[in-house]
Amino acid sequence: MSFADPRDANYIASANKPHAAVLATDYTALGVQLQRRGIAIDDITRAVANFRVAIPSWGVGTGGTRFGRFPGPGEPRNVFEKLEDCAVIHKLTAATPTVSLHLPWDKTDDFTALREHAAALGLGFDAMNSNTFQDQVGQPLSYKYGSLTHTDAAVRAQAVAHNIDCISAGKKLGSKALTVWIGDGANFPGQSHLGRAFERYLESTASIYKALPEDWRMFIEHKMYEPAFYATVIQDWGSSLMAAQALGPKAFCLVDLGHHAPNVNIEMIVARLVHAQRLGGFHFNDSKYGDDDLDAGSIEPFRLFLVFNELVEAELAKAPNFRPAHMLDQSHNVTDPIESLMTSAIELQRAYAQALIVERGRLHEYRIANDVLMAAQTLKRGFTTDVSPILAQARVARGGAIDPVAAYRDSGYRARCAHSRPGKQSLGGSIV
Ligand code: RM4
Ligand code: MN
Ligand code: MN
Repeated sequence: MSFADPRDANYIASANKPHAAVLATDYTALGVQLQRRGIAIDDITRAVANFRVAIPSWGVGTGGTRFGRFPGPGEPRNVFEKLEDCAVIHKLTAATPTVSLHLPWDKTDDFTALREHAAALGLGFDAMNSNTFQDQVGQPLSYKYGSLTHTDAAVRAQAVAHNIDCISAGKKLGSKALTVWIGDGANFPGQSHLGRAFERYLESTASIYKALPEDWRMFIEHKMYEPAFYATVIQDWGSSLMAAQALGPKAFCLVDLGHHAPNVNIEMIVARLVHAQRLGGFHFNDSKYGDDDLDAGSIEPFRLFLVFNELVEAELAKAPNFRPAHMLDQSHNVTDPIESLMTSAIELQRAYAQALIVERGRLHEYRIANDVLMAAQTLKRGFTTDVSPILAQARVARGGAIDPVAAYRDSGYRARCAHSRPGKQSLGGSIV
């Protein structure tokens, strides 16, 4: 096996060479096809090339389930090494220039050095994520019975202080947002007062909100259940929206695709949050049953397309306050995390491109005329068109790889990490 640096521009260029002629042929053919629909392929390619999604730092390690974790070779052992892997993903896909950190998982004594390390790798930082759903070694008070909504004011204060620490770290890193997801809730009816728990949430988050710098946003992430299996305090977009509206203009709702009941119409939620001017962003992933954290687009690509269809509608309508942060939030249990994250970033671009090529003028007319069948067909035509050549061309335009997974595998990066990163063998169950 050869050893090359997959982040090296010359390496990527040489990896692209054998694919260039086929791509040119396919791109031209797709261009002709789209031209018949009145769509200029280069406009779509340009838009796709400008699409960005943040990598979750916790996604580059092998994940796990409650039943176990099967570590892969050469996992990153600290946040500096996580960034190295994120740089591989970005250089090959040209789509992921930022990383979303999770504290205290990514704790370091020197966030300024971390920022420099990231900049040297061509990376910046997206939203900071706080963690009050686990206890840490040496932590004075436990979150076993809740954090921001705990009945004990001292526990709430500790959780608030942690979130403010996340903001301070984020300021040093150049981040502009804080994502708050809490596991608070009840496992049994009677365990908690449903109304008062929400009131405590509003009070605690108001203290965090006060510490937000002027140009920051706060993302409130809802999730239907787990670890609270009976009632979760911020269980749905209704609770999230109420909280965002109560907090103020810098508070927004974050939609994690896996945090809903099966079959819930997520694109409808997106449309409502756009209307309310409170759509803050996404944690993209896919799921079959619950918060499965599978690779984006791997289970329900049509749903992903429909979400992007709403985003394109909002973009075209110049919806006010519409600036959603795109982030992945996945757990990779049986694949190489770098390969999964590259593939997922590309699947988001695919859904975006499919949504962009929908013939919106015709769609509008069919809707007005109540031609249901043709409206449905027109929308679906975007989804059924193979936009792969556009995605590859968009990557090439930005120095990325035509075939990122092949280029990554051929570089021998993982095998090299297996040698240079010995020693991380944490087994057992865990969420990440
Ligand atoms: C949660 C939620 C959060 C993520 C944690 C690890 O289910 O999705 O966004 O930070 O998992
Ligand atoms: Mn999430
Ligand atoms: Mn989740």
